[in-house]
Amino acid sequence: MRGKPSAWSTFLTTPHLSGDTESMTDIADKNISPSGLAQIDLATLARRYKTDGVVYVPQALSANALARARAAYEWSLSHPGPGASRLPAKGDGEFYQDLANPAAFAAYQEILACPEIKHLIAGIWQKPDVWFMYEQVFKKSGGHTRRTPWHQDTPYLPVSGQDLAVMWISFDPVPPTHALEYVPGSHLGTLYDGSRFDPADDTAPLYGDGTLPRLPDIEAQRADWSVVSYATQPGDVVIFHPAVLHGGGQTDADQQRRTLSLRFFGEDAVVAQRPGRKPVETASLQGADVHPLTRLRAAADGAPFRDAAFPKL
Ligand SMILES: O=C(O)CCC(=O)C(=O)O
Repeated sequence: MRGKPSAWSTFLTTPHLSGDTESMTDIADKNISPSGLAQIDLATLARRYKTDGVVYVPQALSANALARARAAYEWSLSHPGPGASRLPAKGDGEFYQDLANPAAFAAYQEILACPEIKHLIAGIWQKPDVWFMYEQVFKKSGGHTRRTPWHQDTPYLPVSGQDLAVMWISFDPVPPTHALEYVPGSHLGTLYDGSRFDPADDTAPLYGDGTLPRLPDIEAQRADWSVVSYATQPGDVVIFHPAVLHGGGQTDADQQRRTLSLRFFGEDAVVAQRPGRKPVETASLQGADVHPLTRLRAAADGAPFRDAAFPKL
């Protein structure tokens, strides 16, 4: 196992293997009928997503989609990629995560082909085009685990836009006291430096060069922030904009939380250069074993965020 919290932003330069290319349409044709999709009020969700940057959709996933999501999650656990790490603990439990394994594009085809996924993401953006950006898995287990520090995802990523979304799926019931928390509307406000996930200081900056302001200590000043959270059952999803401030979700000794975040981008997504970008040899960025996020880290600021390796749903 390698990495540390800052690996969230640096691992992507490591080449990795990719898999086969059966098309999403082929797989969707084999798919089951979606359950409950018609009941979801997408227009209301889209309005709320625009203003709050976070929406909760109870029982959004059919049993089939949940099983495929779980299979994808288990694949990630058994195929650690270059970004796999154990995040520094504060308790005796383990906080494991992995993300953006280039081989996941092939391994995740079945979950991405489930009709709920595109329906929800296109629906909350009210736009037809949805591309899968990358996966992230979290496992908190084996004792008390710390809160995930408050952070936004976009400082770690070379992308900005309104048409961005994280679909957060937990395979374990999450009680209200242990739910991930969000600051609604924060995706429209300040973009802060990332958190280094330093156990001694949740706000310790990822870059620290002053380009982005340091994260506020939301935990210490909770009364000053509007915070929402959602207790979830397997099958529920929370969809949030990656610039929304979010954190929390600690676990106790008798609990585990296995969570999958699927990340998507759409039409208006553009490349956003982040601090600390280093010149790279363009030739080293080619090949199916290099994650497209790595290539786009080297692209011009403001260029369309596109790469042929990102699967279109
Ligand atoms: O589930 C968690 O504890 C963290 C989730 C998260 O930060 C994310 O998906 O961006």
